[in-house]
Amino acid sequence: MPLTIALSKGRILDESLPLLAAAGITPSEDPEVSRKLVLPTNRPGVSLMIVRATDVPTYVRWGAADVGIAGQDVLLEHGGPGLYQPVDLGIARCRMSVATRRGFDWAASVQRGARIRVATKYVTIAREHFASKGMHVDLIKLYGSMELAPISGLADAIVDLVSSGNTLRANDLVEVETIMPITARLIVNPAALKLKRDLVKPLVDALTAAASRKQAAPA
Ligand code: PRT
Ligand code: MG
Repeated sequence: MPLTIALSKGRILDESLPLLAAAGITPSEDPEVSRKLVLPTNRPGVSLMIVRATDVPTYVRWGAADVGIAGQDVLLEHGGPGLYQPVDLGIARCRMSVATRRGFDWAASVQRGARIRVATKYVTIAREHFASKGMHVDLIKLYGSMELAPISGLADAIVDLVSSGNTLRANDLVEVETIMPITARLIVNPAALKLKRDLVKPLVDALTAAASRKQAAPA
């Protein structure tokens, strides 16, 4: 029986390859160079499927891929229901934060209950965060470069992922709240776990072990 693993190019792929290698799976061509979207591996029947980060849960939920690796941001925003999430892989680590223009008095605006405009690609996460604080904000959905919103006057604040903080600094923005830490998770199609248990279970176990070794001894 074949086994398909859905991944996105970029940091998820970069940080997943060492974990997959530890689980005995290496792609037979370099995924960053290859234009193939389905890559065979050293293991007969096991292939990697390269999809957009936000599409990983969709492929796994519909069973077009058996397992996948997706950021917690993607799972919270585009849905984790219908997916088994056995392992936090601890990779592609970052945090979901609120940021404003340097000099914008966020605390004062929040305190006086000002009508704040927040631009983000993560409207679900942002809505839940502000609702849990009892704050009324106007959410503006964007699809890219959220950093431009406060600079251009589109919004007072943004909700976005931050890792080094370099992007915020380069655009004169400051982090004013951390919403949650974010890592990537292994996700599994529940039917695949049942029907392909002999293939899926060892993969889940090997990735769990590799991820916990990595967290015990970070590079
Ligand atoms: O790029 P595309 O629109 O196709 O998809 P994507 O942006 O969702 O994919 P990708 O590969 O950029 O991100 C995949 C996953 O990596 C995300 O879903 C997160 O779980 C995780 N991740 C980890 C990050 C970051 N760190 C990160 N820093 N995703 C995005 N960023 C961006 C952030 O949005 C901001 O623009 O990097 C910028 C900030 O980085 P610093 O280092 O300057 O703070
Ligand atoms: Mg990106």
